[in-house]
Amino acid sequence: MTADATTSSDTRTVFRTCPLCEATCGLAITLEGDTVTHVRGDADDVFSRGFICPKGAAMKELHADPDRLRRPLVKRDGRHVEVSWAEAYAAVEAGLKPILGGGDPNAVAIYLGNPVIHTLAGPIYGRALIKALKTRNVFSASTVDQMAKHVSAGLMFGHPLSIPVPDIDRTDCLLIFGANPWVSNGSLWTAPDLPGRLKALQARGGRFVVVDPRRTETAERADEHVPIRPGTDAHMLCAMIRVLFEEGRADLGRLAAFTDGSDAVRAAVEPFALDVVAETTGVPAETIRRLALELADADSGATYGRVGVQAARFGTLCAWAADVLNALTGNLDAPGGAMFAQAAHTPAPTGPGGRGYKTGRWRSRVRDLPEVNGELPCATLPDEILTPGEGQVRALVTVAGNPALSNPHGRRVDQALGSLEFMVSVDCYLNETTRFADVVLPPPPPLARGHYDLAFMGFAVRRVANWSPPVIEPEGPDESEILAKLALIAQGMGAEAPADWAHAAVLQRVCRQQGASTDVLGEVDPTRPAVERALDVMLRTGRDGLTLDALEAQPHGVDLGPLEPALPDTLSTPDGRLALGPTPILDDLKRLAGDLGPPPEGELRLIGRRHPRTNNSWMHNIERLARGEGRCALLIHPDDADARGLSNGDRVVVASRVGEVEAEAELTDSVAHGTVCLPHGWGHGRDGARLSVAARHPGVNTNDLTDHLDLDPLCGTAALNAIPVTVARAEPATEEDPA
Ligand SMILES: Nc1nc2c(c(=O)[nH]1)N[C@H]1C(S)=C(S)[C@@H](COP(=O)(O)OP(=O)(O)OC[C@H]3O[C@@H](n4cnc5c(=O)[nH]c(N)nc54)[C@H](O)[C@@H]3O)O[C@H]1N2
Ligand SMILES: Nc1nc2c(c(=O)[nH]1)N[C@H]1C(S)=C(S)[C@@H](COP(=O)(O)OP(=O)(O)OC[C@H]3O[C@@H](n4cnc5c(=O)[nH]c(N)nc54)[C@H](O)[C@@H]3O)O[C@H]1N2
Ligand code: SF4
Ligand SMILES: [Mo]
Repeated sequence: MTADATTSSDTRTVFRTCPLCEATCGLAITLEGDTVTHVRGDADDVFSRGFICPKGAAMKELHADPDRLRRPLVKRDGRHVEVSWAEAYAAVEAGLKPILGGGDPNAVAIYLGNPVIHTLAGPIYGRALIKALKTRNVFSASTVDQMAKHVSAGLMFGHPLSIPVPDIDRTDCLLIFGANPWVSNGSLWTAPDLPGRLKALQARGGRFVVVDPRRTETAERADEHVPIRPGTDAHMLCAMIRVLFEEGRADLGRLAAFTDGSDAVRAAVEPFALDVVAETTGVPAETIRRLALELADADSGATYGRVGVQAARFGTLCAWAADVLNALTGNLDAPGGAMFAQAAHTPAPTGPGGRGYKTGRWRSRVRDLPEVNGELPCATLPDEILTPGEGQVRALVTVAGNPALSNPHGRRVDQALGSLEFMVSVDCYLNETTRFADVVLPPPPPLARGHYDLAFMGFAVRRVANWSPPVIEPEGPDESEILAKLALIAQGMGAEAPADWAHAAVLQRVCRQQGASTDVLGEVDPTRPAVERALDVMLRTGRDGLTLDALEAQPHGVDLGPLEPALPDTLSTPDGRLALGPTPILDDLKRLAGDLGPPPEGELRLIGRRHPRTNNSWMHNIERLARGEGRCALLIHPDDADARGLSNGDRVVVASRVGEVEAEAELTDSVAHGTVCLPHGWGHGRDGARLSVAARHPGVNTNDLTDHLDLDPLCGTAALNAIPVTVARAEPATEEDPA
């Protein structure tokens, strides 16, 4: 279809960016007709240089999966049946109309899942759909993931997307808290082949340290692994900040000219003395002190944290403290430190100052939780559905999400989804969530759509750009068309209305966002689909003045060079200054100080884990990704097992405040004393789902244990780590027990 493919008879190899995770690896995909015959890493990709992981390689099976939906489904008499697109849209209109007609736009909620930001259509048209719905009940996977970092970035730098990333290729010293990049391939940190980059760091004489309650795959390779009691990283980070002040090592350097709040931070971390923090965290005082000084002494260094510390009770504090450490050691916005990405499609900053960042512009109806980034915490979506009264959510739109498995208190999510008057899902599988939908609209598979990583170029450690045109004909409309159609229906324009109107509005908005005149629309190729034209507008008005045609001629991507210091020009706080100690953060440090103290005797705290062959909940329908022994085993320290009379392989019941699951115990000293560990994304084999492979490897849903009431109050993110649990031997199964 495009010139970038090398062709021989019917066989051709195309080069594309993998859209499955944040690493943006280049793939070389061989096709015969529309059938994928081979997938390997693209050795010429300017960013990933041939790296590939098992999921990228599974693109072949994903594409061929017979359970992947090709046509829309409508639920009739409790069963999903295939229908035409016209019938499906009509069913959406029929379902939404009476609810929208009730006059309360908040009666329709929307949930956007993780893959929304892994598509080109998602970020552009997802926003259009939200606007069209006019609902305040907007939920997304962000509040089971990275919202803490958005809030700390918003409060410190004025914009929720101003998130510094470790400049891995130039750093000498990297401190990783609660992330496992060897397996996850990085998050809010786009750097394909992180294993290779971490090895290169060591080879050039640098060091990396992993703070994690589990000796993970990353920790195994680290120069030092520091086990920590789950949920106590913010305490440790504050103690490190305190060490810097106390030992006269806090130095903002170049940042001092435009940074406020250093004294307030110094005062606020006073309660975090080394001895109490050592007792709280289980990390020796001398280790905490040494790590702080090593970071200050290194020529360059960065502190980084992710899901283990951000999807947590003190997540925003962890996100903030990491950047404070970076700032105070002269490593923020410095080569080899934590730097701000500079995506080619974003306009160059025009100087410091902006609108600033606010949360709590509205609040949730039932639990009075504040809005953050235009969203409410997904942990309260079931409350909004299940609690009667004015403003109750009666209908739900899901796009690329599986809250039934990914959100806390899974059983309650099930109950809520089952009680809706109407639900429509844009999704490629009939799974644990979409089985509840009245209508399921499947997007085309990755190979049938264009891809440019709008979201993750914003966190990339190099300035690169890569466009992957569609390489096969789609089976149905593009995801941008589907979302545009839903937006038109939401606006009352009807299922029959042509999507052009929605596309025109989107293009106007993109120009506005880029601060560009709509004249640029005259320059883009009118024969391209609107979603591509929107991208072309962004590239043309972006800092590097690229065009989509120019990128299309470079199938391995273009390398625009290393990151460059960006402050103070990128600060969007109203006064154009960097806020080291924003008031909400300083206030929340009091809550943290109240949590100091040693663990109670016999405490067990549950943490999560990811496996190289998973992608949250949704790729378990591929046999070679799903199979394997002990995938859902509960990891427990031998001493903790001993204290409960457990042996390796025993069936155990893990119970929390909200629920329980049964798992097999795996005794291992890779988890710290007091820590137990289960993966998320499992719990398949539900009635009404159509996942034949996943059903054979069901596993259990760890989110049946996570607590919808246990949130980080600053960002609304659910604590998915450090869950208090008990573990006991399961009663032996009786004849009547289900298998
Ligand atoms: N293979 C694979 N890759 C993935 C995904 C996947 O499901 N599978 N998902 C993708 C997504 S959506 C994301 S957001 C990223 C996440 O990327 P990462 O954050 O790098 O991945 P996690 O495995 O969640 O790492 C969290 C780490 O925190 C540790 N941890 C748990 N609790 C605590 C604590 O209290 N303190 C400390 N210090 N550590 C703690 C865990 O042991 C774990 O090692 O991964 C992405 N990549
Ligand atoms: N206990 C615990 N829970 C967690 C986590 C944890 O570490 N521990 N991690 C959290 C994290 S980091 C995340 S990001 C969330 C993820 O939470 P969710 O986004 O709710 O769940 P996913 O498992 O990513 O499900 C993605 C859905 O998108 C569909 N899909 C895939 N590709 C496409 C596409 O191109 N278009 C459309 N329309 N649909 C598509 C899939 O079929 C699936 O239904 O889970 C969170 N939940
Ligand atoms: S690491 Fe991520 S981007 Fe790279 S091949 Fe694997 S899934 Fe795709
Ligand atoms: Mo995530």
